[in-house]
Amino acid sequence: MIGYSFMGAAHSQAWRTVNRVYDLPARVRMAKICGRDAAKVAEAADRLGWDAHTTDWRALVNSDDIDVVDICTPGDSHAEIALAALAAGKHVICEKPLANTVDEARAMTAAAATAAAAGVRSMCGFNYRRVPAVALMRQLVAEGRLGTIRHVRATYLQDWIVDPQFPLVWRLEKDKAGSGALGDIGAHIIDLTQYVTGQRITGVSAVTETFVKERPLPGASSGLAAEVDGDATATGTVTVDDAAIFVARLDDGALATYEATRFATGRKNALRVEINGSLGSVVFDLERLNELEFYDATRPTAEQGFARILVTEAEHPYMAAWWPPGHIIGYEHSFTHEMRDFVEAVATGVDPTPSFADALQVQLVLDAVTRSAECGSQWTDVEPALA
Ligand code: SOE
Repeated sequence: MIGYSFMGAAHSQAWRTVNRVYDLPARVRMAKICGRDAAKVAEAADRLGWDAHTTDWRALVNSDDIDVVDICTPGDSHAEIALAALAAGKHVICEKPLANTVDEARAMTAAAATAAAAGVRSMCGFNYRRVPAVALMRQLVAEGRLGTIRHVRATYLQDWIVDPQFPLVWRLEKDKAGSGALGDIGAHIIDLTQYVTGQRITGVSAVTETFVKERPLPGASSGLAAEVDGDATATGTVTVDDAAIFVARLDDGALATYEATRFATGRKNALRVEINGSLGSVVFDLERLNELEFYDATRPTAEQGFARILVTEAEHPYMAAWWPPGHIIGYEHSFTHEMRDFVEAVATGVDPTPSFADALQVQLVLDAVTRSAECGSQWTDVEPALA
């Protein structure tokens, strides 16, 4: 694993857990973790359960005793590390968004296709696909229970930078993060809605805004928490969006709206998706992730209404291995499910999803949103990742 902050910790927990929960054709050994700071990575290895640690990612991806490379670094190093790891014949799992630019994502997708021909697997870590209620939502759509989809309504709201004194962490710097709320959380709802509907976003019209343009420089930071540098008078420029809102068309004719913001005061990590079809509707809300609301318009009129499905039955995706019905799961389980699917795919020789090509499709939407917003919300087509 490369990176040991928020996502590194989330992935480590999943790697530690996956063989204890699921019966898999391979056993995970958490061989080595890599980070820039020798003391911090040593502490992280101990805390997160890795056998060894290093500050040299190139040596790590070329080690003979490593089979899988898990990339949990900021977006500016995804492409370089993934390309090196794939060239060294390692299976790669890479955090979202896949890259900071479409060009990088294209290069990674091409390398992944070449590697796949030699049996080397790759996957992008859009973990919310693996929330059981989301997987159930996709099943209902795929079974035709919603009929023809007319509307997709997706929001991902956070508030961790509302305070203008919150420091300029790497997520607010374009050269490190690629974009702001758009790529960090908007990417999740783009991927999730394309996954659930099986449809591709074909065009967008967008607005973006950076509400706070200068911020104090950061001192220590970890995950989403950060302190201002001791010299609180020094500031830097925010180079990413704080919020992005866009309308879109899907390739089956549905209309969609998306909102991603870090300025929704009071909303901590509020991802919500509603889909309306000719035969029914579904609603997923991450703050109630064990539930799915389903309106079945084919039921007798007198019995119609949004039903709350508690997604904790053994028949529900991923749930049989966990607890008895009604015993709920949380955020971190989505990562365990992600590693389960990845390990199974690698061990049985199939390509896992979301593939790098799926993630490139998301990157193309991010790019179109940015370009549309720069041109006064001009309608901007999104090309298919694979011609
Ligand atoms: C921060 O906005 C963040 O940690 C994202 O980077 C994650 O992808 C998301 O799952 C939660 O919020």
